[in-house]
Amino acid sequence: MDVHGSFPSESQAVLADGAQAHGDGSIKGPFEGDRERRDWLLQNLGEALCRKLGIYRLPEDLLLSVVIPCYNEKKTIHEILRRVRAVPIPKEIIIVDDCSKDGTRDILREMEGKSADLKVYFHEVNQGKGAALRTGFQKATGTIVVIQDADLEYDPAQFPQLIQPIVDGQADVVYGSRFSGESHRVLYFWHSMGNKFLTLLSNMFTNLNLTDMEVCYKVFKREIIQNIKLKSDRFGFEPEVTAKVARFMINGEDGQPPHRCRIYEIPVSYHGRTYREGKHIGWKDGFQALYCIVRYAFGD
Ligand SMILES: Nc1nc2c(ncn2[C@@H]2O[C@H](COP(=O)(O)OP(=O)(O)O)[C@@H](O)[C@H]2O)c(=O)[nH]1
Ligand SMILES: [Mg+2]
Repeated sequence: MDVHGSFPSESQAVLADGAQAHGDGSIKGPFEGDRERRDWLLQNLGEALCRKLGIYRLPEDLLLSVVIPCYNEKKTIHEILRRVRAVPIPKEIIIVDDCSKDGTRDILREMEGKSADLKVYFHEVNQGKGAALRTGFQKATGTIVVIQDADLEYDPAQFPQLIQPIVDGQADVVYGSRFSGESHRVLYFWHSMGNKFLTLLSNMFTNLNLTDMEVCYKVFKREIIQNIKLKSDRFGFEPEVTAKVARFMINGEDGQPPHRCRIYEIPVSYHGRTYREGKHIGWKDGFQALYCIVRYAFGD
């Protein structure tokens, strides 16, 4: 398998604040048909500053698969979809409902088949976030796959920055990090300690220097995530995928030997919710994560 191929450097689309992604995957907005203006910005602000603003050239053929695991999220599902759609990147949105009981399913059935950019899958039994993600990954057809939780804790406006190291040909996998500089809601101390401890332990086994192994925002070249066999049904997904990404070997190009994934980390903002506001993950999942770190450390 070859997951190396670099993206073409010249392209049609520039990401810009205020541009709108439409149902057919096209981008319409202030820069539509206005290459001159885009080029003016790039020329006058410079590529470096434009990149920070999320303005850069996308490859013509780039399609982002946004996989959204969803369980009892009727309060946020409309808004998260709106925010995802507002990101000016051609994309397919894959929602996997994991047998919600709160009416989310009815909302999704309403939306199903109404727009070309949205695919919805339904689990008949609740299995967990990991299982929902497995279903979503199988269905993905894009160049790059990003995980988006269905709550509003993570902001899709950060997709351009998150996919950038892959688009630039520097990375195969990108993790967000809530602990490296961006704004975040101040919440549970022991919860964050737990996260840091799990990241530390995972790093000890994988020899990676991640700062946030449990983060939702994980971005993969599609071939990579579709070639990793995942087993964890619930939140054990995070340590499992991290261990398996760390071991994953990519065929070298032009007779070069296989090499490990190149992983980047990008700071992401985090608007954590409380348990009253609907958070699902709990201390039992922490123990499960602990078990998965050790279980997947050496194989499986
Ligand atoms: N498929 C599935 N998704 C779940 C389940 N529990 C949570 N999720 C989804 O997984 C994502 C993360 O859940 P959340 O409670 O926010 O966990 P946290 O943000 O990692 O602490 C959300 O999109 C949930 O809807 C579950 O049992 N099944
Ligand atoms: Mg969440």
